[in-house]
Amino acid sequence: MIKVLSIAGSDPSGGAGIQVDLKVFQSLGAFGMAVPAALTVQNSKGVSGVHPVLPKVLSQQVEALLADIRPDAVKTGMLLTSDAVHAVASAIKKHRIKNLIIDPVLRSTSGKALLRSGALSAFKKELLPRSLIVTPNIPEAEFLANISIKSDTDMDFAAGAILDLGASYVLIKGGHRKGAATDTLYCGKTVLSFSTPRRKGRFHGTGCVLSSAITVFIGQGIPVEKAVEKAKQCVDTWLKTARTVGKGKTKYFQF
Ligand code: PXL
Repeated sequence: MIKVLSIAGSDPSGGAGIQVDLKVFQSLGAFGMAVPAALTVQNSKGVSGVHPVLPKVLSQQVEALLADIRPDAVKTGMLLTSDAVHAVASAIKKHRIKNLIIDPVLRSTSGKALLRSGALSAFKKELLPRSLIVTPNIPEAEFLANISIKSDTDMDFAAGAILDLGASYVLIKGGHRKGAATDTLYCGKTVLSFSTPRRKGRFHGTGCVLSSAITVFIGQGIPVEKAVEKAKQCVDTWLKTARTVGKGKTKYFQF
């Protein structure tokens, strides 16, 4: 049995955050666990509030779990505060978690900050260096690398800067660009591209779903390159059956 843990925000509407992470874990046959690091107030129309979980309670949840169960892989998503970043980074360090997948969630589609600006330096210094793979979209890569991405050369440069922060692999997701959805995986000198057709519509939680699928495959012992390829294929399959839920226009994944 493969055991995987998500430490991320709660999306009560079930489309992103720990709720969708658990759905992905379940549908790929893993034993899923989840610790909420922050709470959002949201429905299918967007995020209207964000609230941290008490840092002490976050630490206690993670510690209670890791003292008992050793996950095969751990992912982080929305963390919101520098306190949450400290709490998660110190638990990852203490328990020597090697299979750490970081989805560097910065803001919601509707524009709410899901990592406060004051938490960015702790995120870069304490958490990123512990990751096996970090999965930014283009705006997140721009922010982490502190450069603007307008060309493929800029993207290579940003990836290099993010690897320099200490991640072993960086997957830059091209969904925000035009044309096919091409994601690019960098590790030192090697670069691999993965393309799937662009699907019609706007989707909620795509980044969470992709990073959760990667987490399961890494937990299964699959090498990063293959884990990313398989996860990307899963997301493309699941995009085909996504549909709206409630009054909002973005589509939610159905498993
Ligand atoms: O998709 C980014 C994201 C991640 N995590 C949580 C979210 C969102 C977007 O709304 O609510 C909890």
